[in-house]
Amino acid sequence: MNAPKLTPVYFRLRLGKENEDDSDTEGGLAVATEKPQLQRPPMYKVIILNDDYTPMEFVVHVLERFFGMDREKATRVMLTIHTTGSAVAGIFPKDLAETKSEQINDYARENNHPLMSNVEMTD
Ligand code: TYC
Repeated sequence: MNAPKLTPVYFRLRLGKENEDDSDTEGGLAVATEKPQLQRPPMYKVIILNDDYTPMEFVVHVLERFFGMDREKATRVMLTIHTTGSAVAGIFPKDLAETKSEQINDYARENNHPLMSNVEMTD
């Protein structure tokens, strides 16, 4: 983790002459921690849909190829899609999620399978 950013803050240091005007005060230097920036980019789910025709082995291959899953994980996710109708294959920033979804849909079409994926914003 990075250390919090330190921003110099100038203030006026009084040296015990409470009732005089500001002309004889001296400058001091302090640091204050900035409010941490907690904003993260909005994330998007790549959802793979079930269909009646795409071979299970092709879906496992897609999950390995586009999401870096090992065979065991890919098989589990494929079976979740098969039994429930869909599953989230991964969560990414918008551009990457859209690119992966398009690549999957193109790849399925090139291989004459009706497999489809889509993208949804996370809640
Ligand atoms: N339901 C398909 C079959 O019985 C298998 C399948 C699984 C298809 C997951 C698509 O995303 C999918 N051959």
